Amino acid sequence: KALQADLAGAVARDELFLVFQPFLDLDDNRITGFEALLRWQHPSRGLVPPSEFIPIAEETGLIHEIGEWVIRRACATLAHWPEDIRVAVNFSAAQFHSAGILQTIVQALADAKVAPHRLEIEITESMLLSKYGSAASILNALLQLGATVALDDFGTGFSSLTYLRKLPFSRIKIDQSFIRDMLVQPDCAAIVKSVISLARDLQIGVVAEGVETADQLEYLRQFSCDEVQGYLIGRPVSAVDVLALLETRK
Ligand code: G
Ligand code: G
Ligand code: MN
Ligand code: NA
Repeated sequence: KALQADLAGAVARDELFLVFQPFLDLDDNRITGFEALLRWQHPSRGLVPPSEFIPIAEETGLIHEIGEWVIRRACATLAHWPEDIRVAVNFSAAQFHSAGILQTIVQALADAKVAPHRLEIEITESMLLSKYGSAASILNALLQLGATVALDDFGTGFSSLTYLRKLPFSRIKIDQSFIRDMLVQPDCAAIVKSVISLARDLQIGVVAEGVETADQLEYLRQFSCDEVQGYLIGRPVSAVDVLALLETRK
């Protein structure tokens, strides 16, 4: 309850900030973009993880205000990065299905003067389940606008092949649980391998999440995974450190 009251003023008090975790392309070893991850610096409790405050934001409806702040901040930050770098933003279900979301995105892109194709929205399978029809029209509208949409945490929900066939995803993100167990559980490796080849055949990009070891990376290279993300490649860093990171990799 106390946390809920504090969260209501967190945007106004400027206590929220974004950190950015890189995507690495395995073909050319280039950083192609960053996922924006939200953080809350609470004045007395310190850093509150999103797993604690996102559910509160969703229950209270604060997610709309917070989500808009995230989109605007991510786009404004992206404006300072090279043209060939993208930013990915996580969406909550309520945000994805809210009436004004397209306008919010269009406005944020215009205000920051960044090209729409550099913004990727991450949604999860569960967001498609109950409102499939409206999800499909939102996805198509986003695509028309020029933004792209990734299916996050793939494999943990319904993993419906119908979704992949009928909805215009630009990318699948294989959930980190599969990557974590890939080298110890042959069935996990089989799933990862299959999802990568399915994505390739459907001409959808594929990202492996949660890559922590060189052995996992080697496996993913063998499977011809497009992109990887995880602590091995880079932990989430501040916007300032993003520019330094890109500079050192030139
Ligand atoms: O950053 P971390 O790995 O701790 O994120 C934990 C969870 O919080 C992940 O599921 C992530 O998708 C979610 N998350 C992080 N930032 C945002 C955000 O800006 N909006 C929403 N809706 N979820 C986020
Ligand atoms: O649900 P989503 O995929 O958006 O969640 C991303 C979360 O995963 C963030 O909280 C991020 O900090 C975390 N994460 C990113 N890379 C790794 C990793 O290599 N290992 C682990 N354990 N967590 C990671
Ligand atoms: Mn994500
Ligand atoms: Na994910």
